[in-house]
Amino acid sequence: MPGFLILNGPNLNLLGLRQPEVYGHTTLADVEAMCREHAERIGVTVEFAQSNSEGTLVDHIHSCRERLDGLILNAGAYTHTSVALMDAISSAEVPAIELHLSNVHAREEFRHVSYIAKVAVGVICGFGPRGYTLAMDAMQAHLERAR
Ligand code: DHK
Repeated sequence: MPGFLILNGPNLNLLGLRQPEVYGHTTLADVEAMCREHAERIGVTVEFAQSNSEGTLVDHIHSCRERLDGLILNAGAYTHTSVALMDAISSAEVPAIELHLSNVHAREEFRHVSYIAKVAVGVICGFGPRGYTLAMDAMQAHLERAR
């Protein structure tokens, strides 16, 4: 069974409380429950993690190497700044999907830049929490295509 890591970056621990007009009322625990339910439905296993620290996110990404089949990453603001996360994905040699709850392209210009997209198989943004299960389906389809 394919295994995915769903990894969330800075400030996403406050999902549901933080700027609900942008990020909605769904909490990260709700998102995790949705993903676990969806994983059973589509026949994959998921690990779920969140950190506010760039280095810890790098460690989580490395942990995918030769162990998991896909990474779904909402790197939060590090998306727009982090060469380290970009290099970690290349080093882990795991297919990655960049994910955002909000449509970053309809927001401030600094959010239009992504270091993650440069090494990702694709990007999903603007669909709120539903984006997480869309990303799981997209990763599964990507792995089936690559097989
Ligand atoms: C979450 C964040 O924390 C922002 O820094 C990104 C992303 C957008 C989201 O929409 O999930 O710019």
